[in-house]
Amino acid sequence: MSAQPSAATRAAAYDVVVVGAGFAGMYMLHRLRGLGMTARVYEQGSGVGGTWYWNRYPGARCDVESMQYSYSFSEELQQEWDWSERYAPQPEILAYANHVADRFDLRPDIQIDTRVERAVFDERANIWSVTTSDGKTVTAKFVVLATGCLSNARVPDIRGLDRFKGKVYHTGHWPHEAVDFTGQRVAVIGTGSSSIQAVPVIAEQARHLTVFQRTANFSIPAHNGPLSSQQREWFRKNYPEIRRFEREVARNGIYTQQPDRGALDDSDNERRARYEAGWQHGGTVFMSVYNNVLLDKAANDTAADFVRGKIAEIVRDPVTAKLLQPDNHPIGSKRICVDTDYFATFNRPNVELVDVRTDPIEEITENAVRVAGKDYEADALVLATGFDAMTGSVAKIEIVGRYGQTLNQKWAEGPRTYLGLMSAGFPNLFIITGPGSPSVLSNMIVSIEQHVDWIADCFAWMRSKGLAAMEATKPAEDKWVEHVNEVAHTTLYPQANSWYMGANIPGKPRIFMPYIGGVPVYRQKCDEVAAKGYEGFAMTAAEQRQAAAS
Ligand code: N01
Repeated sequence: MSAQPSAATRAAAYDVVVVGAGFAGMYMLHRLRGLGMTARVYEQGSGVGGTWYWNRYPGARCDVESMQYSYSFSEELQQEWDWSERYAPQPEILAYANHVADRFDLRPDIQIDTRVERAVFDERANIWSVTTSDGKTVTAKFVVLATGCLSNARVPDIRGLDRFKGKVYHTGHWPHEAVDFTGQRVAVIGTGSSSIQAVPVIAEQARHLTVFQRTANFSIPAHNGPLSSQQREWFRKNYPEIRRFEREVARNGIYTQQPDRGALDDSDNERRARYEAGWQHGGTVFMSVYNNVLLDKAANDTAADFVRGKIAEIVRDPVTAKLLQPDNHPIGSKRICVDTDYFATFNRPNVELVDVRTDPIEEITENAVRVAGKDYEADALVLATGFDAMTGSVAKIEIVGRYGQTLNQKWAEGPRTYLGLMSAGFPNLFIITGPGSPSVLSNMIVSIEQHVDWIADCFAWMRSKGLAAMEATKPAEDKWVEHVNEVAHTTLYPQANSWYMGANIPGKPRIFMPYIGGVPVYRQKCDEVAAKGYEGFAMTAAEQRQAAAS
């Protein structure tokens, strides 16, 4: 894109710096290569894979079916890669990420074990200076944040945590060596998706497992199992239609039957039969049985009651069953969980549930978790306490835009973006699956590919027009933020204290961060904006940049 730098400066000046080598960063790099742009990807981990590199806890697997939670950009890749199970386990997804890195020869441009610490925009030259944890600074015309939405593991502020003598693990930062809980007393804090996957597996190993629950969660059985070659073949043959459907029809980017009616349109018996079919099918599809479960509280109650009933059927001890039945948020307003034998695990004699909603954890001692004056002894502690979601990883980087303003300063009252892609005052800085885009409410790979393609096409367009910089305008951003909020408040989502709302981080502004309008609508909006010459974005011509810089 630029005039060729001299040999002496080549290593330090790139067209694009990409932050993160997860699924987003890797595909971004692949597209940049195709455009003939120079790029450097920095990855803080010691390998590629992002989320799937860090989240190695027992039982970790994706809860979008693997034939769909996979790249679509390469026909050969999607035809040749063999997924073993309906929901692939974490090691297999990580192997897939490594396969992609090798297959597309991405590694030469990825620098692992390196954090991006600072990025500063030079307004005169329209150039970003990017400083990394190895003490080096490089320059780039563009910076793409492919930092992931659930990458900044959150350790809760519980008194005495540092005094605990046993091993402490966080699900989102799990060690690379095998962890064996055999014969141990294990305490798990938290009951979100990660815990719900880990608990049944840990329970099989541990001598005793105590689960500390502040909020009971809704979970649907995965009904996971091996994929037959016929099932794989079916997907492969139908991929053109499946991928089209994920992008253009399915709100959540998942190929599945679309609901044609509301929950209250059916009689009690019909409704129960449909929920039962959804439960038997398994997975997040349960939330798509009807089209108004997240819009209408009465409709939501029918789905929530059905799941509460299932919990009561599965869990033998009525007191434990009651505790496990969620009662303080609409089903789906916190991320729906998908499990294998989670509720049944509480029937095991070596598993105990402790309610910490009424009496929060008082403190952690050298060998126990103390609740209401009672010590629950443990040899190991598992923090399944989640992430500073969507903004947490970006916030760890000092990003300085126009007039010396940092992104953290700008986002102090909550993230502000135009289309989730850019933030006014930060030219040439792009975010993949950022706040204000469907992101975590969708099949992440579908959304990642859409963002990467949009950004890559935008780079090609800028080059064809001789443009040096692009920036979201404030009016376009204000309008988008308002729209994102408006749409969120037509749903039940804001009723829960969820990480979608930033509610899990003390002091974080309560704003519904992802865009709820759905993948197809969002894609259409992005395409329309591009077709109108990137409406809502301000462009700077290359000559203006040169004039300003001279
Ligand atoms: O984190 P979470 P997660 N004392 O924030 C509790 C994705 N994911 O890692 O709800 C006691 O959901 C907290 O309680 P509360 C998926 O999008 C996907 O499980 O705040 N408890 C909650 O129960 C998911 O939503 C997959 O009251 C404390 C838990 O810790 C997202 O990642 C698998 C506490 C945190 O739950 C995050 O899931 C796994 C305290 N001081 C994750 N502090 C798949 O695709 C926190 N908690 C399969």
